Amino acid sequence: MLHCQERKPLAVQRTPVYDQRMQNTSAYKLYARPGAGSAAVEALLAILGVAHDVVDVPKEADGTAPDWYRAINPRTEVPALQLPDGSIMTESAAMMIHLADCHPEAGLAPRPGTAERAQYLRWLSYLSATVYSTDLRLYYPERYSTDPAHADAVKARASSDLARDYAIFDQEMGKGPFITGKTMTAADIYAAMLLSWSDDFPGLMKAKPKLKALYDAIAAHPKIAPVWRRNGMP
Ligand SMILES: N[C@@H](CCC(=O)N[C@@H](CS)C(=O)NCC(=O)O)C(=O)O
Repeated sequence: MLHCQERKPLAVQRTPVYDQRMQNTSAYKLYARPGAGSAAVEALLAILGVAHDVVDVPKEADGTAPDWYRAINPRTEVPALQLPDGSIMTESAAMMIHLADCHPEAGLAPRPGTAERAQYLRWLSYLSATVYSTDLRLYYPERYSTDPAHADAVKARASSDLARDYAIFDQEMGKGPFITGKTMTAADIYAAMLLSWSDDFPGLMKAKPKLKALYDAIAAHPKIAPVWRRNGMP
């Protein structure tokens, strides 16, 4: 089973974190971990073709993030994105919106004021607020109760909530293959990343052909496929 915190180490070598932090070589700096919420942002940066560094954030032996990263994101979650002006952004869905808006020529965000834009924002928010947070309950159940004995029950509830969240998404998103119809947007990349974390990815793909079509189109995109592989995505 794959999820956002259980990826194998990367097969490819990325520049060691400390070297990256010393050299300000590119405009964007994405603080990431293989297979984590950074994967969608990394895929978007690759499609946009903008210069960026990916900085892997290691975990300490006790599972916490190092102090230097706490200074970047006090919640110590990945992703965090350093923008060209040096400011830091957290929240993966906001990064998707911001980056796609900064590069309108790529056509990955519907124009503000359109019906497509409304659906794009609706589903990005939905995926972030429901699916992503349900995934966190599924994979960090011990954080959702003061009693460790509740972890299995938290996990079981998260699993059934996730099935419901995806059933709603599948039913309401339109005809597909993408969220706004025939044109791929940043929201589809985000959806595909979250789909890959499902606690029953093969079962979900079998049960929901529309979600499978979306996922397959994203995973097969020539600029996304290498990022997907590096992140251990199915
Ligand atoms: N709301 C945040 C959530 C980020 C998040 O929870 N990231 C997970 C990885 S998928 C993480 O860093 N977990 C490590 C931890 O909390 O210890 C976002 O959308 O960026």
